[in-house]
Amino acid sequence: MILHIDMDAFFASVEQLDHPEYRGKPVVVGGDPQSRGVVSTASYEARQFGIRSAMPAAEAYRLCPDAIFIRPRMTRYQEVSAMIMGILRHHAQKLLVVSVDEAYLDVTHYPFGSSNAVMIARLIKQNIQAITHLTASAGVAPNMFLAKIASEFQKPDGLTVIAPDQVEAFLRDLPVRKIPGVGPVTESRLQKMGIHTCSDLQKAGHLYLHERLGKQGIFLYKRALGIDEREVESDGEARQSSTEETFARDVLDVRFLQTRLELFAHELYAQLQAEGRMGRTVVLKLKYFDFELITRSQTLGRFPQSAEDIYAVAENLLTKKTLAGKKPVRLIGLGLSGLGELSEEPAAASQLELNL
Ligand code: TTP
Ligand code: MG
Repeated sequence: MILHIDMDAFFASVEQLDHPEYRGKPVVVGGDPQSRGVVSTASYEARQFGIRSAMPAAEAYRLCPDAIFIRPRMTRYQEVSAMIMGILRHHAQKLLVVSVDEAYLDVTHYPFGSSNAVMIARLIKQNIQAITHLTASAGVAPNMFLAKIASEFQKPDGLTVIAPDQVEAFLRDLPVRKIPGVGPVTESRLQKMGIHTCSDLQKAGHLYLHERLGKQGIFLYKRALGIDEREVESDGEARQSSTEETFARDVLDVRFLQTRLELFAHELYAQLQAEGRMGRTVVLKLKYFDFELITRSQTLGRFPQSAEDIYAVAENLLTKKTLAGKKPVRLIGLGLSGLGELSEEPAAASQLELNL
């Protein structure tokens, strides 16, 4: 069985943790409502007013002028995220961290099947609560796709299990927009074909879907049947030099993509720095909603000296060399290649000293 863990209203919950006076109140983390800022996330209290991620902050302000509006503090969220992922690492050899507040664990190797998976999920939720004072929602299911849907099913502080014999019933009336990767564009395309739920996808058949939607059609057909062949491949102890995220909904908002890249840049820099390594080539990867995959890269004269250095290059690639903002994005990734030991670059370091 696979476990999916997703923190509840993550950025907003961290703010409520650090500022007890915000607890129980509507909190909106994001850009400035006075200018053209966008909502990153909202506390569950704020969601009662209809405030949602990716909404213009000005609209959030109209919905609830009394809400507490705050700018994101990425470094702090990163710190808490590292703590949470540390807890998860104790519970499974195979752990795949997919975003700042989300991870998959493969617990298949534990004996006693799904009941044990549920016990582990419960234990993980308790551990996270005890150590960070934050709540997470968990999904337990036979594969990654179903586990993700399960963790979203009862938020916040939820625990949903989809046992193998419940998969068919669970998917029957599931709206297509619940399939991670289906955004408004794909949803309306499907609607025009009369397809609203997973059973509609099943009935349409793979030939028809392939003909109309190509690779994406096959992907949707498989998901509608509850099939997901991906394996939870452990990112290995701090071995990775890239990080990526597939969004639950396709993203058109460039500022959101920028925020993600900023976070990735901090993650990558901190990780490689800790390993005594660095890379000179910044690689940006995007997969558009129609599954077209592109990479754009730029090689620097020397190792980046900070997370901001990496972000600046990535951001430039994003805005100048891709269709971000024009074509919805399904996946974004950032990596560094041309890896070397930090100690191998004395030339650049002394160069720097000479320049001072
Ligand atoms: P999510 O897990 O999608 O959202 P969430 O944790 O705030 O709320 P919940 O899971 O309970 O529904 O995203 C994790 C964090 O990523 C979120 O706290 C803020 C950030 N984020 C954005 O900055 N912009 C966005 O559009 C989304 C969806 C998330
Ligand atoms: Mg979350």
